[in-house]
Amino acid sequence: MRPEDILAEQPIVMSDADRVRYFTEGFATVEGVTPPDMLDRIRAKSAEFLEQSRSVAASNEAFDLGPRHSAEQPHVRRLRRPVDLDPLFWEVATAPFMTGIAADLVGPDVKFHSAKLNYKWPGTGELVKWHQDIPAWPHTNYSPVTLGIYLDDVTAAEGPLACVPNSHNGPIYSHFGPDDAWTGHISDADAEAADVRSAVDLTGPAGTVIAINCRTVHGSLANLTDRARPLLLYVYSSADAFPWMPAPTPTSKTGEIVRGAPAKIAHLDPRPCPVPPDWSKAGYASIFTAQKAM
Ligand SMILES: O=C(O)CCC(=O)C(=O)O
Repeated sequence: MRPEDILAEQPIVMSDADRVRYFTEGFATVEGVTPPDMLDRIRAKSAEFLEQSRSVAASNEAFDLGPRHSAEQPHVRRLRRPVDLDPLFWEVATAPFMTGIAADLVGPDVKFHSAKLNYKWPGTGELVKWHQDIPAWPHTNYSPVTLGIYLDDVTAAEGPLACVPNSHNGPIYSHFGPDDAWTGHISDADAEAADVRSAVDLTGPAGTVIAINCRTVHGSLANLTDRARPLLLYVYSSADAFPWMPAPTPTSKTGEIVRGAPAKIAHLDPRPCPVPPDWSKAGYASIFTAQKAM
């Protein structure tokens, strides 16, 4: 669906102003939408998995571990495929506030793509370099949107997601290095061209949902506080968007319709998109591993 057709639908969760902002700037924040009891349950589940990680020594299907990880001091950068690890994460993916926001941004028919729970730890200096999401998992159109729930309050000090306004209307940049290896980020020259200096921090109290279009240039700076910054991320698309390469981190739920009906006709956007590695052959660890490899 085109933005004007989506905006012609009645909003479900978001205000019209926030939806217009999303289509104009390529991102939005929605405060106060995560039900408090659900937020508490997600936090408790996150703590459970961090506890579990103490007995894990190396990254595996569930945990992407940072270099400082130990039984005494967990350093989990990402919980991978959370929807396949605990039913709560699928309950959140299909909760009316999440599918409602997704429908406000992609139209009434919504498809689930993937999920992850990222942690940004204090004292590690870890940042996520500027990148776009769609080059890793291209679709027939650019409806895919990442919705992220901040589990705790996030200010500029916690290393929030930062997005470059209007970059979703600009080019899709290469995420390959000079040796043609996947880097998971854009080059310094492209970051300059994309005007990353104009990036806006997406901050908000615990339970805020952030929405980032799949073409939007974004990244995040180091966490300068003494607390971890957990961020639960879900990707949705319109039902009429179809991936044309294997997903980097497929889940058992990938492709499920979570609101509305399946598409009978695919929507093909003519704007070109670079071809990523074939993850089914190349394998995919995480954006942290790809960006670190450089
Ligand atoms: O967690 C973050 O700070 C960045 C997340 C992100 O952009 C990604 O995982 O693609």
